[in-house]
Amino acid sequence: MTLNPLARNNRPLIFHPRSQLSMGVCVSMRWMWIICLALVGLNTGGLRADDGYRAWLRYDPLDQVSQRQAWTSVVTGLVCREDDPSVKVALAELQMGFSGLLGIDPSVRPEVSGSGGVLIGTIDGNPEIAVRLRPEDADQIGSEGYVVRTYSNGNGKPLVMIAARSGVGVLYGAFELLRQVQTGVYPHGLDKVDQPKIGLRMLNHWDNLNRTVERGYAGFSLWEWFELPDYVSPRYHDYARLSASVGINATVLTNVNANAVILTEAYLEKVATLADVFRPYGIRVFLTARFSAPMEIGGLETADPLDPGVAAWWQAKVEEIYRHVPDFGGFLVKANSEGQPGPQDYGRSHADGANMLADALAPHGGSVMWRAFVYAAEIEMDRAMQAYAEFQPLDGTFRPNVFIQIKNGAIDFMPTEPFHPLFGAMPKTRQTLELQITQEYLGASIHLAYLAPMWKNCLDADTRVAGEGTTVAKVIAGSDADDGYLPGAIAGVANTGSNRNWTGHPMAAANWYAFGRLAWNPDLSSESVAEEWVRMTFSNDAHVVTPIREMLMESHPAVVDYMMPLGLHHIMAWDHHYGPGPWIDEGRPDWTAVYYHRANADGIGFDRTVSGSGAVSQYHPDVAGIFGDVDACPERYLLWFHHLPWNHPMASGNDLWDEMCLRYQRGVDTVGSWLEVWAGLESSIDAQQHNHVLRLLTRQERESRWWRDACLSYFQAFSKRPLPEGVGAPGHDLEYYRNLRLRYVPGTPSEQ
Ligand code: GCV
Repeated sequence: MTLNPLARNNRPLIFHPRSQLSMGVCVSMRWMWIICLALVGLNTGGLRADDGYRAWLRYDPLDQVSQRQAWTSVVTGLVCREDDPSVKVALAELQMGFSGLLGIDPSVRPEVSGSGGVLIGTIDGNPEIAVRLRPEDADQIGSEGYVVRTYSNGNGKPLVMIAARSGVGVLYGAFELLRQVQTGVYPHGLDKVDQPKIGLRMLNHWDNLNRTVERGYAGFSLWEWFELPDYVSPRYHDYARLSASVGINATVLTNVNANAVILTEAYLEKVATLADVFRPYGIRVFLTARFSAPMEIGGLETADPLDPGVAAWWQAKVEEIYRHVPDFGGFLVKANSEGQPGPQDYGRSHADGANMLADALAPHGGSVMWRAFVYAAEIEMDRAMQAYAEFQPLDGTFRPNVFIQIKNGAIDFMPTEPFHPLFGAMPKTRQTLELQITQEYLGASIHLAYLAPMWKNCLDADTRVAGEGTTVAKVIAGSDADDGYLPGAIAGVANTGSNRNWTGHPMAAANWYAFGRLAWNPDLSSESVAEEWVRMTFSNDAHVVTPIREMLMESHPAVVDYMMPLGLHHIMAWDHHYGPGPWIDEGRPDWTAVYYHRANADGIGFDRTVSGSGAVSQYHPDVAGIFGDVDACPERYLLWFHHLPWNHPMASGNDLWDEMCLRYQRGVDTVGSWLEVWAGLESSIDAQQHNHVLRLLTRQERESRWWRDACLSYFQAFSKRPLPEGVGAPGHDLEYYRNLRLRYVPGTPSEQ
């Protein structure tokens, strides 16, 4: 019996532990396992070749013999009697996982017998599950959660149960069980009852229809629009598997800088094909809607949201979309932002625009994700304040199926940013937190930067808006309470592309993984998520886990140190945003660097206190009191909120100039230290992966010095102070750094 739909579809390389062995070669899984064990036993990195395609779902044989034996004695078969598409893919995943991890090929049977096994299914779909559940379980799993528990099956034969209310809950439970096995857990006493804390967990792809990806650094778009709908790449399944394995349940296929062509019939057929692939994995498809689409593809003379003809056009368009994609999620819209069309082109408000689309989607169960990323050079107000000023007064005017999508900070995915003041400030409106998984301002896919700690800074930030403990995570999760926040969503701008290993930098897959895990449960620690990822991706060997986990945890602070320490922001190079550019002073002011760092002979930093731009006042008074007080403000946001003299005394005892220099140096030193750590892992990591990361770390170390030297040379012209002891001298003069030009940096819109 083949319950593995993936196998029928000429499944891709991910199916097999070794990609070279997988190209249509029919080798029994048992033999495959023996071969793999032999390779592992040889422990000769050079013989192995892992191209990273399998990411964290590698399913290589467990190296702990006792753990393997323990699980093999439990997984004597898969007990399942349901035909639900999500349950079927769960079953397929378990078969694939156990084949690889344990070297067994568990058969499927409909009932629990004396021999134990893995019982899989929904509460309503299998009475054997219902009788085993504890009374409290059902209340704790919601519609997407699960119970994963081991039982002793009376006669001493152990049984593992994966139970849920829905097929997709079963799928999440299956991934949880596999994660437990992959990360070294033994079956005895396994008892996990879980459900997601945030209802809508989305990836946002900034993918264009010509397959370039805005701010994408891992090749071209995953979506092969020209081949669709006829050819369905096996990668779509694997993208869905990887995403579902961390609980992602929605995907926006297209760039927020939208192309109306995606809404034409020919493209909707292609979208429908992708939606069909993703559905069993619990992933709903959304599209970006170009506000001027009624004119561009509808032949109307206006896109005014209050024009009845425009509303009727969208209504008909939405009906057409639902004929193709019955569970279509809705639209993501970037309007009146960075040149995109929007309701303000007609003198209407953001609420007018969002509500018109929301009304068209509501009868079908769809939603509008309306972005709050708005700012204009013509407005005098500090750019950091403009989105709040525009949106906060609109609270209460949006339809219930509108979500206001807000970036984590008020400028733009900077290496460090205080949380956006809009979070919690619109209690009558659903809010989505938008994070950037792709590393636009953090070294693209060249630099190692594990972003979970940065995201946690935002998720855990206490807005205080509804009393102490009103964290951003709580605001977006929402609650059923009458006075609670409306359930919102979380979105991550994807870092995936057509590169064989999905994310370019092998370690950047940790960010895709971490985004999903934190979206599922923002209370997880970045460190525990890093550890899971390392164990699943590389090894359970402590000699591998500890150093890589530590590198990951050090990485974001290190990148901040050598790029923009102490709350400096937006001092990157023009357009491609890859290297340093603190000297940028031409063009629209809010796209320059000097607008943000404000360095002069007196000091450095943007005064956003009440005596400056006043941006602190957009926060709750308790928070404004902290950010606005130079002594209370966390140092990582110091120059975000304060303009300070070069000799300002810092907590370390250094003055500001010396501290800034030493932070740049600390970043460089940290990256330098990884080279040795990584070299020490050579015999424990696949040779291809090891070499790839080594090359990237070597470049990162060189470029960290570039950042340090360029920025310090530039700021030194104002501080007129020597570099403190221990800080490396720049290899060139400032002019050299100013004149360095990079061309064709991937993901740069002007060069695509
Ligand atoms: C999709 C920044 C990026 C743009 C991006 C924009 C946005 O400005 O540089 O490439 O456009 O953010 O989030 O809309």
